[in-house]
Amino acid sequence: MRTNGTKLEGVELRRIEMPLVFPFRTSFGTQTTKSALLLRVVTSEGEGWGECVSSAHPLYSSEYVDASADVLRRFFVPALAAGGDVRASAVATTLAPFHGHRMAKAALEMGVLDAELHARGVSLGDELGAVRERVACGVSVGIMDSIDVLIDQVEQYVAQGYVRIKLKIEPGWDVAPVRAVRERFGDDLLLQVDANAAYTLADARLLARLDDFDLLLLEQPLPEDDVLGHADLAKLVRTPICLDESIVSARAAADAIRLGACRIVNIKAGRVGGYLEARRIHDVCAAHGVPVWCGGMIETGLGRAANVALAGLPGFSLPGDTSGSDRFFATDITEPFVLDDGHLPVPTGPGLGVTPIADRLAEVTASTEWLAA
Ligand code: SMG
Ligand code: MG
Repeated sequence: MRTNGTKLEGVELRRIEMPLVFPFRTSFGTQTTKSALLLRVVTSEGEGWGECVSSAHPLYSSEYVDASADVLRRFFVPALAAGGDVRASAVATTLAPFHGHRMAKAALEMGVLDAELHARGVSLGDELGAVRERVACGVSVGIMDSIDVLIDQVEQYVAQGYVRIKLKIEPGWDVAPVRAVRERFGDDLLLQVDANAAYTLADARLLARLDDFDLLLLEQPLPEDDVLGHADLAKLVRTPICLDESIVSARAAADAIRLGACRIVNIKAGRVGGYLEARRIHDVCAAHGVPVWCGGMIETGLGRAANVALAGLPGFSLPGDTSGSDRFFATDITEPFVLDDGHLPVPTGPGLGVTPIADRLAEVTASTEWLAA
């Protein structure tokens, strides 16, 4: 029994920079370095780690690393400190008056949750309701300079055991690469595409040409706020539409499903304000019979551990973008996640089940800042 509750002592914000093993090109840009914000949340019960998935530039969404740091420093950490007893289940409510900045909110909630679960000796998977010991892994393959290079990359990932391939697409790089991969790897390969909002409804006939390739899904073809457009598009293409950027909350998921805008949902905790809201989206989708899968934001081992725990929930019936650490990094900041027969194990230790390796963390740290509560 807690009598005085848990006190927030402070949060260490740590900016890290990690080179990618290979440039990652999407319809909105090319990334060669992972810039991220890690949070070490210190409470009277212990400490926990959070990872903020905002990128250096506001291209995937409106959030970006410097803005996340600013809003945490100015508003979120002070609000949490002022709120008294710090509990993961109350972080979202405490921060609700502040609009947006879901990735920063998610990171703070993740850190508080990790600290709390460590104190209770419970793993994140158990806390969220994971029912699997290991999860099936897919890999997201960037836009390449040529079809030959693409085929080569996909070949390597298939050889590494990935059970599903996702191709990034954009106008000018869609039907041809999909056809080439389908022809080369055959009908049994689980294949899907992600447009990161690069098309408009006027492209419906072009997108319908993807119907020939038996794709698992077409992810976020239209802009984030064009939910009705996706509902219209769904009537013009046979490939199931999956939403990523548009689904910013459980309410948004319920709305999109009701409107017929998607048949599948990509769940990313950062995009929706935290792992607890991510679980609610899982529940909403399960109630509607809508399959979900776990998205990725090029996480370090910390966020990857949490994603794998989330992907252990029963409704995650499609392989996620939960690739091994070496998909992006030569060395991770935690013990690396290594694919075993196309799967990753759900961590069983308390909290995230992983912690940063001090030397590795020091090597990638660009700056740190202590925010006293
Ligand atoms: O972590 O494997 C990963 C990346 C998966 O393609 C991926 N993510 O829209 O789903 C998506 C993209 C966004 C990446 S922006 C950093
Ligand atoms: Mg996506």
